[in-house]
Amino acid sequence: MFRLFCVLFVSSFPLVAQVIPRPMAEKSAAGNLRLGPEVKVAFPEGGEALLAPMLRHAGLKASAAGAADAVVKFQTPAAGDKIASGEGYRLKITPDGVTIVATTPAGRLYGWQSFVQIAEAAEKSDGTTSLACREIADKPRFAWRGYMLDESRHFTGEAGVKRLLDAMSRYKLNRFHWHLTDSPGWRIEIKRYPELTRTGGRGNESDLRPDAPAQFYTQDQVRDIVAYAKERGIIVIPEIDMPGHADAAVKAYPEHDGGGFLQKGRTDKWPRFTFNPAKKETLEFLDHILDEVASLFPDAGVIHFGGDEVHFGWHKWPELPEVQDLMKRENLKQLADVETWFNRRMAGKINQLGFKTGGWDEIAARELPADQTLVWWWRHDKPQVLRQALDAGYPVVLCPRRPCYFDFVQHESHQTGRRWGGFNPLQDVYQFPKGLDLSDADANQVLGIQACLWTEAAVTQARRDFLTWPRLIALAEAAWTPEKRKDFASFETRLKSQLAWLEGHGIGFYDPFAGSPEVSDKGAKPEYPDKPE
Ligand code: TNX
Repeated sequence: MFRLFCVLFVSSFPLVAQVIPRPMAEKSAAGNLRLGPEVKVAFPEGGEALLAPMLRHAGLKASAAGAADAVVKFQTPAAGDKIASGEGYRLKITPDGVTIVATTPAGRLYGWQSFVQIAEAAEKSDGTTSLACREIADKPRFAWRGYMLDESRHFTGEAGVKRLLDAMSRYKLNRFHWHLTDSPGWRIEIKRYPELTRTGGRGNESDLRPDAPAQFYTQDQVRDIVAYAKERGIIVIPEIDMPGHADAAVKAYPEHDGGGFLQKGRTDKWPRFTFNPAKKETLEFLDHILDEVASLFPDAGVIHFGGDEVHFGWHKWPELPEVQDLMKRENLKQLADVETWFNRRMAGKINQLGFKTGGWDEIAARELPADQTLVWWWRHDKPQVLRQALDAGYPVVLCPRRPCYFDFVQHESHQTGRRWGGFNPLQDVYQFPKGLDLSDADANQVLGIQACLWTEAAVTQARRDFLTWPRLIALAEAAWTPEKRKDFASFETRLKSQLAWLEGHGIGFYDPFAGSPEVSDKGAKPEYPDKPE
């Protein structure tokens, strides 16, 4: 019945498409709504400060009004409305005004975002903005629409993150996966262990000086960013990577060293890659860190504990007396069993704190409880690992390197950035996850999709922007819009005006239409936008 309704709704619709991500269903109607420069809005309670400024780019000023005078009104849906619930909304534009029907703050925000984009694209003359009348019924394809930012290799900082969250919310993305710790730097203040940031926060991938400035988020900044994201419908998922990618923490607290590896001919990379996976004091140290993380991210639902690439740096484990004891005591035969034991131990702690455990796809082999664990599938060359995770019953976030890693280049002509049997052009991001060949049962376990920006080769903010945009807009539509409504040609048409929005908000991007010059890292020096310590 619902499906039939959608088909009728969509097919009777001539072209009024201006919104990204493309709505589930749109239908044009006769007439226009004419707006003067000031638009009276009956804002939902407490919504004015957030929503009003968003209309500025449309050349309009939103001012608060009572329901009787307002041109834009918010309503709650009739009982049983399956669209205008959760993150969904209905938007109706008639010659008399605009109605946004939604149940939740996210639904109201998304209805407003769509209205804003329509107003931006509307015809303007003599101080009048004319919006073609229409109806939209919209809700997301995937519950998880994410972006991951690596803050360790190069640090973005509060202003850059807030700007990113603004843009994510405009495109209805709702998960910010915050990769806060890794080998080059520890970026989150932990009160109990101040050296984590004082020492572990110094330097980055391209600045190895021992006295490099420390860059990190204070707990106040973290709380502020989490609240800022929440207002914009975004949940922040913290990642504290363990037992690998641990150099920065071990530099600060060497008693937790589990050893690492030295790349050939180098002494700087990464000699303290792992935590000692079996030492009682180290496990307690990690417990205490997780206690503070849990209190800073009360709504995250999941704490991501990394779990990736451990075997790259576990060669010293057999020499550690604590590992030897553990293997004897627990009758563990190989290092992979030690990794499993460690994962289960730390996942138990995360679960006790009331969170699910998140981890990279290596954890699919670590025997964690399927109802308490989320797996991020990232190794595109290992479809068997996705299969393993699904078969084991884990909910999965899809973020395979191809096409979801934005440290890969996006155009053939680009010289810097990764390639791996190809690269990640806009269109591949847009098409995703088509071609993955998931059964209906599999699809039920897929929470959604996510792009990841690793920042080894993204020294400057201009470079991070260049890698991110406009690919993240393509990912947003892939995450939101039903497969049947996706259309790359239509997307490209709509994308053009979004580039102007990015520009107006000081966000850099690659212009695929003009083939703008590559913003590379060649000769770039790391930036220290926040006051260095
Ligand atoms: C692999 S993705 C990593 C990261 C690197 C990335 C570079 C993952 C779980 N681990 O540590 O930054 O490749 O593309």
